[in-house]
Amino acid sequence: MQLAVLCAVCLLPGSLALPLPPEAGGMSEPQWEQVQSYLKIFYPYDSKTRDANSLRAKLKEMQKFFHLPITGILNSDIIKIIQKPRCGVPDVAEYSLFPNRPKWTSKVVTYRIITYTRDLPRFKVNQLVEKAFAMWSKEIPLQFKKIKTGIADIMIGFARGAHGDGSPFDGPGNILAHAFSPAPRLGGDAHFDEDERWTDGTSIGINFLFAVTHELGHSLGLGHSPDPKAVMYPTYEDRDAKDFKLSQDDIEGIQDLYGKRRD
Ligand SMILES: [Ca+2]
Ligand SMILES: [Zn+2]
Ligand SMILES: [Zn+2]
Repeated sequence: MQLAVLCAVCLLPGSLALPLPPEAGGMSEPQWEQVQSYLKIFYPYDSKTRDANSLRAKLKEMQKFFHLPITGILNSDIIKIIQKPRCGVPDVAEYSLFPNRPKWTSKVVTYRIITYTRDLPRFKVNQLVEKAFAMWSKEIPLQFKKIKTGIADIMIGFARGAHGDGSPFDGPGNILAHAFSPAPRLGGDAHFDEDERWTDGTSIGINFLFAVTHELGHSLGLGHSPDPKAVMYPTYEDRDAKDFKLSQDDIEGIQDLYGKRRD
């Protein structure tokens, strides 16, 4: 089971006056520290050679993912990206699926909304969750069934700070939400940071429909996409709500896992 998360700005205190490495590209020390902590979370070190894990290599990985010139040197394009709120799932390679392709094997997948936000009426949250599920189920032969008690495959809720899954939320901004890939227990569950201001699009804040559609993509087995038009793009983008829909890339990804809906 893999964790997928949404994040904005990751700040670290920094006051040591050591010279910065060439990879810092002349940026300030706080910016360089911010980038290092961002890379640590979203481009985690893997079992490859030490060289593949150097900061330069991780910067290149990030530049490749976001379709920037691959220099391995920090610049303002990267600073712009790390300042956007985003999902907390790492951007490992250009895969649209999690390693080992976890997926639901039953044709009916259950969900339950455990806790609600104070920012939106309950009926609105129910409606937006239903809308998000409908977007995915339109493309694949899966049916989503809401239950009101007991344990569902996909448990959905709002929480702040530490909330019992070892991945605490971080207060307003930065990480907005996270979700787990298909598996028993925590698998499939989607959590939203109650320290964000959630909106249905009629007021200022993070659009819950955009976020829940993205997180449910993880709940169904999709990883991040480097396609900026994809719902599965890792940073939060304020899109036009009127034509918010899955991109061709999202549809290809989900159909790769589950096949096409026939009726
Ligand atoms: Ca947050
Ligand atoms: Zn995500
Ligand atoms: Zn959580």
